[in-house]
Amino acid sequence: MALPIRILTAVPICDGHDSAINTINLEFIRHGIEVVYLGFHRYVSDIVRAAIQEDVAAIGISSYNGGHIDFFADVVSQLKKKGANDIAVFGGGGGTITHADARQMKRKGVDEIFFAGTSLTEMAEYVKKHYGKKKKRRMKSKPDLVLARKLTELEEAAGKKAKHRTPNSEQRTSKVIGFTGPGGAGKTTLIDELVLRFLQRDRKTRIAILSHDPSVIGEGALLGDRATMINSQNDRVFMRSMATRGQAGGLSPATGECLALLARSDFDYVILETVGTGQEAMPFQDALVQKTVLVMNPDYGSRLQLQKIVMLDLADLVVVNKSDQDRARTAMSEIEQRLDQNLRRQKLISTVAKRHRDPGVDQLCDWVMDASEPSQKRKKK
Ligand code: B12
Ligand SMILES: Nc1nc2c(ncn2[C@@H]2O[C@H](COP(=O)(O)OP(=O)(O)OP(=O)(O)O)[C@@H](O)[C@H]2O)c(=O)[nH]1
Ligand SMILES: [Mg+2]
Repeated sequence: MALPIRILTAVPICDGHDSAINTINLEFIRHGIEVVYLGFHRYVSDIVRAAIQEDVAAIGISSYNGGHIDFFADVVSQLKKKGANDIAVFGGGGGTITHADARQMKRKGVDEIFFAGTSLTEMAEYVKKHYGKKKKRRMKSKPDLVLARKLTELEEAAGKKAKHRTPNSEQRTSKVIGFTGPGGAGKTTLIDELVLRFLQRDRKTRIAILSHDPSVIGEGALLGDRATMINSQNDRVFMRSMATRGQAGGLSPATGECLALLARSDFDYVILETVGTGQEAMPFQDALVQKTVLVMNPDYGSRLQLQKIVMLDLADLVVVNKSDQDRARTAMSEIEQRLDQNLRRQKLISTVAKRHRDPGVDQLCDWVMDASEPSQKRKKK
């Protein structure tokens, strides 16, 4: 089956007009499109970097704040500079973008502007008609472009193959850490804070993030983890959002192969985030994942619920995030007792990921950095 059309959507500055992009994202998903949503207050460079890494066919921008002529044109020109002029730029801004503005924007390379009154279906059909074709080969390919395209090829191949080759852990040159846990526990926020620390502690550190959100085979998906990322919008971070495409358990059919590629692609750390998982999930069967982290909310229910969470037996480290919440102390002591029963010396940390310089996240960072060395030393350039 052909891969769904992938586009990236973003809002430059959000002055309160956010319902348009939310409505449009949903409509695209309903039409089978995979939407990587970058969120708002985004710079041109962040949008362009994300579009390249995500290997999308087009960038859709919603702009209600003025400055659209220059902003859209800048996106087009930076894409061109980066050798990615096959990525189209389109969008709208209701009554704030006039027909005259749109003509100017098109002269500067913008593909299409939609005005107030256009039906949502018409826009989704436009995307399907114009951005669903096979992409042109890129001639002057730069590293991010090449890696992004290879990941797409692996996703394509995984859709066709019945059985996959198990990637060889000997090929790993990075530390690979897996994060899992229930929806909204704070996995992405925590990873973003961890990335900040990696970037600050070593000026050369490079990080890859492979992030998952759920989707049904042949249908669209909202890949929204990037919208929570602030520190990871950085040239030393390569992030890819994947849809599970019908696979249960928190990862995608192509995760193993994509992870293997990233783990041998000159990154110091490769971080894997699963979709928000349930009690039965044990997503990290892959030999490539060296250490596993379970991120929990303090409000999981009672002790009885703790008995049912399979990952509590398997994780190397358990994080109780949102420790600013009332129930956090009780959660820490209940989970500590639960882990003691496992007799596996699993580590337990309490964090407030949304707070800057949180000492719990510092502890997590130390633990990841101390985690056993990868099987082969990474070749420094
Ligand atoms: C709803 C609305 C609001 C809501 C926003 C709610 C929210 N959470 O988003 C509220 C009430 C908060 C609001 C506030 C304001 N608003 Co207002 N608002 C609107 C209104 C009526 C609709 C916008 C909307 O979301 N429509 C739904 C979307 C889906 O439709 P659309 O906007 O027509 O967009 C079409 C296309 O452009 C396209 N499109 C849009 N984005 C994208 C992105 C992609 C990727 C694609 C493919 C297509 C696409 O999709 C639609 C197809 O039909 C517009 C009028 C208009 N049409 O622009 C004014 C409008 C944008 N607002 C305006 C103003 C002035 C304001 C305020 C400054 C008012 C004030 N004085 O306080 C404040 C500023 C916000 C703030 N700081 O709080 C002006 C802007 C004028 C200008 N030229 O800059 C407008 C144009 C109204 C007007 N005619 O005066 N607003
Ligand atoms: N109160 C509080 N909120 C937090 C904390 N960390 C994250 N959040 C908020 O929790 C919400 C979910 O955070 P995410 O990082 O997106 O959670 P996630 O586990 O990645 O979510 P999914 O990927 O959808 O499963 C966001 O609104 C965060 O701001 C925290 O320590 N305390
Ligand atoms: Mg997340």
